[in-house]
Amino acid sequence: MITLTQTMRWYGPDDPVSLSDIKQAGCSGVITALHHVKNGEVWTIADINKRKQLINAAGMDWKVVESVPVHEDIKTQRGNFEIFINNYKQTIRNLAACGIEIITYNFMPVLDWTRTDLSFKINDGSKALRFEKAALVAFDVFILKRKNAEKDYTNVELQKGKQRFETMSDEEKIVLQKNIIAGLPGSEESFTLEQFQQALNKYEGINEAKLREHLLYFLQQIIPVAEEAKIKMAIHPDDPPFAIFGLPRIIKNAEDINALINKIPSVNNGLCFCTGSFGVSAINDLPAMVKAFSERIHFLHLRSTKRNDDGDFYEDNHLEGDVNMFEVMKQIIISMQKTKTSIPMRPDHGHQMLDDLSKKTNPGYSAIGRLKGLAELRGLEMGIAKSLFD
Ligand code: DNO
Repeated sequence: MITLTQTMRWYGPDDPVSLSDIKQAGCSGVITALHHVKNGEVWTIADINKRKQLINAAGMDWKVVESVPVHEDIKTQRGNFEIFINNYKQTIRNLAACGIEIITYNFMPVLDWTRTDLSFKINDGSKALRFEKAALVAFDVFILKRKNAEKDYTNVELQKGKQRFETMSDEEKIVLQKNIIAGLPGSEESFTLEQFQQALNKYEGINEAKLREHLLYFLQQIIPVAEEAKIKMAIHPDDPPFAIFGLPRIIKNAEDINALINKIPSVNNGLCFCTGSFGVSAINDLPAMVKAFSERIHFLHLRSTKRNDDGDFYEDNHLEGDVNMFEVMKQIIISMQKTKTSIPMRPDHGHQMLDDLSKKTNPGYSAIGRLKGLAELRGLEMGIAKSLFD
C-alpha cells in the first residue's frame, strides 16, 4: 500500500526546532529552503549540498524545497525580471543535480501568508494563529492609510475596523503592524510601513488577469526546464484565499487551478495542496479538489481552520474546524493508490502548547503543536487506509 511520506518544515540551522526533534517526531523527510540566499539569486550546488548533508547526517531525506521564492519583479514584470527568471531556471537545475524532486513556490503579491494575531488564546490554553478582518481593516485604513482602501470594504466592515482601531493600545497597534508586514516565517520579505506602501504601488494597474498572464509567462519559461530536470513544481495557494490590500489573488479555488493547468497541462506544473489555505473559503470542496487534481498534487500541507461570518478565521486542531480531514485523507489515500506515488506531507502549523508556550518559536512552527498534528494525521491515515485496503 502506498502511504504518505511524513515530513516537517525546518528553517535551517537557526531553527529552534532541531533535526533530531523532527526525526523523533517520526519524519523521514525534511522540508527546507536556503533562506539566507537573497531573493532572486541562484542557489549554488555547493550551498544546496551543504544543507543536504546536514539533513542526511540526521538520518532524513531532503526531497522537497519550500520555497524557491519568486522575485517581485517577475510577478510585476518590471526591471530585471528576465534575469530573475533565468536565475530561477538555474536554481531548478542545481536543485535537481542535488537530488531535489519537488519545488514549492507561490505567486502571492508582496506578502506571503498573512495573519493578524500570532498568539490567539484558545480555550484549552494553547495559542493559535488568527486572521481577524476588523484588525486587517484597522491596519489598512487607519494605520497604513492606503489610498482608497475604504472602497474595498463594506460600511459594516469599516465601522468594525474603526472601532477596533480606536480600542487598541499603541503597543497593540505596533504588534498588529509587525504581524502583518514584518514577515512571517518563510516569507522572504519584511517591510516598514513606507516600504510596504511602495511595494503595493508597484501593483498599480495589475489586476487578476494581468497577474495571471505574468504567472503563465513565468511557467512557460520554467516548466520546460523543470520537465527536463525531472522537478515537480508545486504552487502554494493564496493564504488567505481572498484579496487583501487591493492586491490581485489568482490561486484561490478550483477554477483558478483549472485556468492554470488548462494553459500549461504538463504534470510538472503542479500544486502544493494546502488544506488550511483553500479551506478558509467555503466554496472550496476539498475532497472533490483532491480527486480532481490528484495527478498534480505533488506536496501536501495538512491543517484546518475555523471561520466565522465576519471573514475571520483561526487555525484549529488538525482534525477539527471546517476542513473535513477524514474525507480529504480518504481521497488522498485513494489517489495515491491510483498514481502509485507517495506524496510528501507536512502537518502544517500547530498550536503553541505545553513546553513550547515558554519557548521562542517560529509562529505556527513550534515542535509540540506540529508533533500533535502529525501524530493525529498519521493515525487517521493508517485507520482509513487499513479499513479500505487491508
Ligand atoms: C506558511 C507557508 C507559506 C508557504 C509559501 C510557499 O506557513 O505555508 O509560507 O511556504 O507560501 O511558497
